[in-house]
Amino acid sequence: DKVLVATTNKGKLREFQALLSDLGINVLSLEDMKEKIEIEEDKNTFLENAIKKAKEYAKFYNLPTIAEDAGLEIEALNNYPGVFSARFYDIDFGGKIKNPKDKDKANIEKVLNLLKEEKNRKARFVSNVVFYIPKDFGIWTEGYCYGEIAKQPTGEKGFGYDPIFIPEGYNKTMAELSSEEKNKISHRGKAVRKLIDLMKKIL
Ligand code: ITT
Repeated sequence: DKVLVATTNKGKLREFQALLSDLGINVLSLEDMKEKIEIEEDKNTFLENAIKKAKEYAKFYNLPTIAEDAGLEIEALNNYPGVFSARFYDIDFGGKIKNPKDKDKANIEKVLNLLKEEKNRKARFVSNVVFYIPKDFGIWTEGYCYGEIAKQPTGEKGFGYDPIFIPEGYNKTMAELSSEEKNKISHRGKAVRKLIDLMKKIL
């Protein structure tokens, strides 16, 4: 069986491939698709964005599709950047940054500046994952990973805000964990494992 993992984020894709590897399904990515489409994430919640992405990709490619909307919620910032996590830097830079690594850097800088004088550094990663089949049926799950925002970025692994996120119970950042360790505790790992359980029950 074929399933499309519809993400434009290479770091995310790698994690999904590892998390789905035991299922014995053929995992396709957007790079395997000849025709390209762009889907705007313009909703106000992770779930609505994830549903929109999964549904539109599933219908366009006529494939069972997994999509995710994820982000970082920082308590002292009233849970921002939240659904704006991927483009938080845009507030200062507009659409000017193109390279994914530079985007991550600018996002991290913005968060560290906003929290410069802040004592409350509590934060959580959120993942909403949706599996949609073109027949018009979908299931969704959610996962959280709690932690704190570091004073400075450390580590080279992972992607996004990983270099400034210290998971609860650790004294290093998510970017210092191996991908196996990250998948064990991450928001995405939790959401995907729940999704697999649910797929086995329902489908
Ligand atoms: P797709 O929509 O194509 O999947 P994206 O990067 O735009 O790719 P999201 O809309 O879900 O994905 O945005 C999530 C952003 O939140 C992402 O770009 C990171 O900045 C951050 N993020 C999500 N999960 C993360 C993780 O595991 N580690 C670090 N940062 C993460």
